[in-house]
Amino acid sequence: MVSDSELKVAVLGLGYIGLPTAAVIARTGARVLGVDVHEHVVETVNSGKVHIEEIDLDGLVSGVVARGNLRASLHIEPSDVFVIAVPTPFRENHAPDIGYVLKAATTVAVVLKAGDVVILESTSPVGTTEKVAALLAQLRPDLKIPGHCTGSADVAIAYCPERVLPGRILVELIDNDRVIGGITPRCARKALQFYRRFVRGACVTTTAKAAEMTKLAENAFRDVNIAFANELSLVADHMGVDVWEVIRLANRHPRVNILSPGPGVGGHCIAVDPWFLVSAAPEQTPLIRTAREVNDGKVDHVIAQASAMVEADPAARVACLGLAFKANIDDFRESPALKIAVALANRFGERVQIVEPYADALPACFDGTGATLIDVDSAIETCASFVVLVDHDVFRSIPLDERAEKQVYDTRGIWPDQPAPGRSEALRLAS
Ligand code: SAJ
Repeated sequence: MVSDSELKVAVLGLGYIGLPTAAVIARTGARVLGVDVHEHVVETVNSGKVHIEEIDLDGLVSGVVARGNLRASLHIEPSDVFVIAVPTPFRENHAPDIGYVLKAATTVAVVLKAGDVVILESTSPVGTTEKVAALLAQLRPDLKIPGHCTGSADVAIAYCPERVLPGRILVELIDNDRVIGGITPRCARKALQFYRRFVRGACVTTTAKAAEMTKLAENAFRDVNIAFANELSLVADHMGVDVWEVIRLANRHPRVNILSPGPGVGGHCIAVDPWFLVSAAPEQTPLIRTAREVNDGKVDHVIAQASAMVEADPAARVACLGLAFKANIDDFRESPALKIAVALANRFGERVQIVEPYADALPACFDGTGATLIDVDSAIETCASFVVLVDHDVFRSIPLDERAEKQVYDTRGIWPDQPAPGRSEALRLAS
């Protein structure tokens, strides 16, 4: 096996997963090329900076770029290992779109040589890695591609899903266990040797299809469990019971661990990936589909409840606390908070104030609504009503005496000491 300093790795896609992955591999001493289709991403990384917010990523990237271990380019170069970390969105009908994966594989095909390892990390529908292998076999008939040849293949092709939690990416990239699925067992073993260079967690090998489905199962599991919490919040609302109290008490049972209700489920993973299973096996997935619908439906519920609160006091200005899809990050993709704040801004215009410490300006979807971006202190001074949409630490730490007089709709349960009305949806509505 080549030494760390001789190993050449190309990471295709320098997004939330690709850039941290490239930087962590570069830290081992390997020579890493990050390939991205966006010129500003390439320029930013080459100047030692980052275009995404993630704890400690800026320092790591500036270090590995300064040492010459990481550089970015619009163009692929020959490498020993290719890691594909591009988006896999879904289309209008929830069918997954693997176009970027296939495009990345086409790019790899140009420089692929015997001995190379190709690894797909993007969350993908079951069977995608086999499609990558079929595409490489078609584009490079001169190479023996696994699954498309007899005897030993010239290259290895594997699937290894990323499993890192935004906000903890650099820690989890190293510490989490990895599931490595090969087109053949030999492919899995080759990919395993690569991950062992930088992963401290256990690396477990399997088939490509099992690894693909494992990733989808993990995120569907979380979605279903959050849907249970969100459904409970609707039941509690209907019954006039404090859902946070119920969950705290139920979780004292040794085998119960109910997650937290919220304004809905966001992000580019949990709100998307379960559809890959539903779309592939619609008859077999009533539970997974319903969970998606429950979580999406929670957004509409919050819009209705918050609107009722705003209408009840026509003179009051209302502060929407947070736009991100979850706490302490700057990622607004598929964010329920963003959808709710935009709906309120469209309806109530300049009465709506947005507080989002992770935004320098309001996203374009607020254009023409009249809503403005203000800081926490201004919100406390000027807004009589608060809708808590994200549990950022800065909101959580607002002491009771600064909000005791406010009308509060707390969708995240961050202020257990808030006097009714406002402690929960039910108590607020009962007032
Ligand atoms: N949420 C709740 N209640 C909860 C937990 C989360 O409403 O109790 C909401 C969050 O506010 C957010 C959404 O769910 O809107 C998703 O947040 P998350 O923290 O559960 O997950 P992500 O999307 O940041 O990361 C997930 C992780 N998957 C699992 O935990 C199974 C991560 O490990 C994956 O790597 C990531 O998806 C991914 O890239 O697939």
